[in-house]
Amino acid sequence: MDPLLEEHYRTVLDRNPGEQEFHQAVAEVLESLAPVVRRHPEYLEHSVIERICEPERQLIFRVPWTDDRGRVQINRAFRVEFNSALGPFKGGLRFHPSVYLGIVKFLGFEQIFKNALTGLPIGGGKGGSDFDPKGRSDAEVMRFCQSMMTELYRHLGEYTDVPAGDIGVGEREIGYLFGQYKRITNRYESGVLTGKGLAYGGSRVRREATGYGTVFFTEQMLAAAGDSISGRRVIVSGSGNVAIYAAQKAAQLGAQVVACSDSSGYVVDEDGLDVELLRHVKEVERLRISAYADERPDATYVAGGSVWDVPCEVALPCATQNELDESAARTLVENGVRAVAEGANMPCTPAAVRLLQQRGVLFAPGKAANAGGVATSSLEMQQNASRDSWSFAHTEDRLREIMTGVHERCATSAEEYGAPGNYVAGANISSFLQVADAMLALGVV
Ligand code: NDP
Ligand code: 2IT
Repeated sequence: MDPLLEEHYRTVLDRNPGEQEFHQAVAEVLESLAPVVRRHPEYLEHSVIERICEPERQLIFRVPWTDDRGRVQINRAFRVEFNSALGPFKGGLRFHPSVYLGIVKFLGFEQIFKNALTGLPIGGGKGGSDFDPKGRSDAEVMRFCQSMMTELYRHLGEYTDVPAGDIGVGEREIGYLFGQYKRITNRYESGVLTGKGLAYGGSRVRREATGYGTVFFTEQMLAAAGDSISGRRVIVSGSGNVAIYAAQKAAQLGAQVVACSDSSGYVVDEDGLDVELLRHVKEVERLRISAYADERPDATYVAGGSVWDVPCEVALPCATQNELDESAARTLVENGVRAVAEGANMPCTPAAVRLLQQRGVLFAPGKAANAGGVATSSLEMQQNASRDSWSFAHTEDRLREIMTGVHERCATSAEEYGAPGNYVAGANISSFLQVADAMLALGVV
């Protein structure tokens, strides 16, 4: 890292001990910023780097709830309100046993830059809990969500902080959270949460948006290199919200999506995944992907193992952080991968990203490639504010336009700062400039 920035990175390490994922996310951004701070010394003079690495506010609270057997359970919940220079704090809530402050801070930090890249007026934040929804009944999930919102509501508001979903939080959880917010505040404040169901203020295409957006970005990146996704062998990892709709859009654009995974194993379906069946197994039945293979005689389920062993031309990691390491990247390269786009947040390790870039693989970082989710959340806020409801086609067109804008911003900034074709540098530089200029304009606040 450039010595101008190294010192700030050391400070982040010292101030945030043990938060490895947060350190990783900060390092990845700072590594791109040397040419920026050389051209704009005012950012260092006004301590923009230190300020941007320190959340505006961090909340940690207890969530007590009663399980179906009548036993009291205690979880820990977080909301990190990272940066509101561009708009209200915006970012999802994650429910997963691995959630701790370092995960929420990495996600909140990424969210600042991702949200800026969309060109929409949203700041960055993230939250979640170590609550594990797996194996919990609907009633338990509802009681947990209600208890969590009983503390969280006082920190939220359509102009203050607007959560949405992430791992383990989908339409069901957002519904329970919104219901409790409405009850406590006695306000029908639709714009306080996004990812809502269509019946009560949700937006068409929000469910599909992250996966669709990732594929739109991939399409743009391939087109810029004179290539196309049509006819390509594609793999997605994960089998949740992002993975399902990435697979659906890739298939609609003529790709052959041959594999997906969960934390227990992966499925290979050489005829192309049956996305409707996958949706049914995951969204309706809430089963493991092994159940998909049980329904499809020609599909194979591999317990354990790595989905990245399956040869493909386009890889879309859509599960979780650090799921694709250097050795998986090497396997992908040996098998002829042309493009990797991160549907998840930080799924590729730094060593994997380096290897892919060195081997000439097109690489789209999550803060660009998965920005379609939060962008469509912002469209949901727009519809809520104007008490309107847009058609699927109109909303999808807006999403496509926004992803084209994200791609253009990355490509242009990479070019301007001497790293043509480097989407990591382009995404970090373009979004940093936007947030840093707003922070300078707003003064020391
Ligand atoms: P879901 O909960 O719908 O699905 C998550 C998927 O990832 C599941 O298949 C899950 O498998 C797998 N997974 C989760 N944790 C692990 C783990 N530790 N190891 C292996 N597999 C794991 O979440 P989403 O699809 O919403 O989110 C996926 C990724 O996309 C996350 O990185 C999220 O931050 C990111 N993202 C999500 C957006 C959204 O709008 N939802 C927007 C932008 C990014 P299993 O069931 O076995 O746990
Ligand atoms: O990581 C993300 O961008 C999300 N989980 C979606 C955030 C949002 O506010 O829609």
